[in-house]
Amino acid sequence: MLIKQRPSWVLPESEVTPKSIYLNRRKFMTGAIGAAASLTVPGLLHANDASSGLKALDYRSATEYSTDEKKTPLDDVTAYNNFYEFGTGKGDPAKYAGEMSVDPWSVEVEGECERPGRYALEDLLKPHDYEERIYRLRCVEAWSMVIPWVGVPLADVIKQLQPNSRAKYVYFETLHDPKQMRGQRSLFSTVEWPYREGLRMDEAMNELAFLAVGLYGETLPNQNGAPIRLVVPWKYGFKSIKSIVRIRFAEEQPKTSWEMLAPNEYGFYANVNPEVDHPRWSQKQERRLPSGILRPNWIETTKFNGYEEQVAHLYKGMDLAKYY
Ligand SMILES: Nc1nc2c(c(=O)[nH]1)N[C@H]1C(S)=C(S)[C@@H](COP(=O)(O)O)O[C@H]1N2
Ligand SMILES: [Mo]
Repeated sequence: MLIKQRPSWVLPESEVTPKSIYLNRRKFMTGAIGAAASLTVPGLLHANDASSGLKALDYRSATEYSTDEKKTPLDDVTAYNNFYEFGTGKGDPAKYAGEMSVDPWSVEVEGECERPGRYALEDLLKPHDYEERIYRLRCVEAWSMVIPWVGVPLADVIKQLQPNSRAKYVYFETLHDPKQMRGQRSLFSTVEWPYREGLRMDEAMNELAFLAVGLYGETLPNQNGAPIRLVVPWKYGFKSIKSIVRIRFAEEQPKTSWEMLAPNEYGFYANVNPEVDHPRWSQKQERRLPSGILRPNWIETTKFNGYEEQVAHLYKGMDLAKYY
């Protein structure tokens, strides 16, 4: 196992202590009493293991946006993934995403905005405090998870970049580097790299749209889209693009990867919708992970993945069977 989950009985100290004190104390704890503490609290101090490279994050929990459903265990969240840059098997990302180096990382910002340029990831994130949001993630393949993300609202980052009045869409790109991403070297790959995604500006500014830099309280494992990925919980998982290196503000609706691949099966909007089936399977139900092979944990899929109250107004008057 790559990472240890903080025991559930530990109240995140970040909720009760100011950031600077919290960070200093953490430093002190790991240095001074690491050996002694490991006798009494096994696991707790492994969070910053050099072997994993994951770092603990300081955040406040944004409970007003979080579900209280049972979280999908960390082991499933980090072992059952879609990240075609590393292969098409669900276990491939966990096996091979370690071949990608994520530090240092920068994001190119371009297009219709006042603050274009190449941002070191730290500079892009510096003005913002991290929040935890426990969201449902519903893949178009009819499985789902509940994941505690850590990150910043996408709207906050967009405001910082100051899009102008011509910006009607936001476009995102994943890293394209066949040297580090074996799926991009594959001759059988059907995806035209880089992986691309996009949102309409009002969708991107919605309070639920999120840029995650961590999960389960620590920086993102590579297979989950380190060091920064989009999370759009009311849309099918493929909209939640990983390992972002480019953000572009555009006047025209951008072409997105799954749409380019199979436009009759995957659209730009991709809102979770049990009433609109995929041409090859039903979208009425989903397998909520963890789910046994012999006794799969099927549950009903809900409109907009259960976020109807927050997002239905974005699609008023639109035919969702046409704009799938
Ligand atoms: N760059 C990139 N982003 C991606 C994908 C991908 O293949 N490449 N797969 C998408 C799909 S289909 C899903 S369901 C989610 C899965 O996220 P997770 O592996 O963190 O659960 O990532 C999405 N983001
Ligand atoms: Mo997906």
